Amino acid sequence: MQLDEHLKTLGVSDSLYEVMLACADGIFHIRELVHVGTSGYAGTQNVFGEDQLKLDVASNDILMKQLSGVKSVDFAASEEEEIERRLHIDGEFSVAFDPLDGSSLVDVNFAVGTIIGIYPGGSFIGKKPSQMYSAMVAVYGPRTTLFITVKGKGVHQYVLTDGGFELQKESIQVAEEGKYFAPGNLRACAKNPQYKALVDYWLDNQYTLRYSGGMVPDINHILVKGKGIFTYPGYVDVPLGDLASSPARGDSADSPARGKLRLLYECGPMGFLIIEAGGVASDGVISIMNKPLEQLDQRTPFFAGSKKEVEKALEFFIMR
Ligand code: AHM
Ligand code: MG
Repeated sequence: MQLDEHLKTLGVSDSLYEVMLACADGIFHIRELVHVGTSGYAGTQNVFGEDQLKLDVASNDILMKQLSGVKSVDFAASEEEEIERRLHIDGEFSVAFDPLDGSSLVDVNFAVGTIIGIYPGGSFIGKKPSQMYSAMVAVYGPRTTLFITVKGKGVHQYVLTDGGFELQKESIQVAEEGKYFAPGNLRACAKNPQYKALVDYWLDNQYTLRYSGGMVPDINHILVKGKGIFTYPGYVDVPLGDLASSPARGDSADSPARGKLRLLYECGPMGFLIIEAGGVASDGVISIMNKPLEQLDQRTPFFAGSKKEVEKALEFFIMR
């Protein structure tokens, strides 16, 4: 069954259906760029001071263009842009996206992805990820796959074929336990003994490492295998609860206390997928879904995957 037909069987509203299919078309075009495009630097920097690859810029343009063609899209916000754009006044939806996450992995030919969160209309500021109607995440690997969730309607995986996005697996579930670990920001172990102790726990207990350096393929591994944990804590040795205060103690550009991952563009939609599949996604203190969006580029520690694996991981941070 193709994506459009499947969305109908899920009972997705006509207006949300239109936005989701526009995003899927964008993903189709980004995939073409990733597979045949160049990976040179554009010579500009994004709002976070990182070099933008041409593919980032082009992928961003593709999604913005797709969404501009849908009248029900109010605001669109992209990891590659500083401010949210108002595309249509009073649209029913606002869409946030990371057009090409992990783009520094393109030159080494690792998998990369696109992350999209579809919210009610209006500004993103003051909203919470729990308000998302839908999340869509594409993985550009040897094959292009797509995960979608629509609130309360499960997580489903499609694979791109000659005929379009074809349903591959329905109602994906993440088990309570599973010995796969994807430890983001391992550098933080140098300053953060709790994290080092957690990594030792995984090693001592013979967990299997599955880490590519791209959040999308790393979390994709959990969804496809149905178990495991992804972590990306910050750098500083402070209880995670203290990171709620802003700015956090010990924060600096080189070693951000909250790590580098963004709530709106990355952790929100990825967390939504994991939670809808029965897993857990947390900033270390509260569910990622309940974390208020105070800034578009807000960073957050992130722990996601099998329920008991996340709970176990957080014990290391809470007990010390
Ligand atoms: P990006 O949005 O600039 O591509 O950065 C996000 C990516 C994630 O996919 C991944 O988890 C993380 O960067 C890894 O970064 P690092 O290797 O610096 O820890
Ligand atoms: Mg990103």
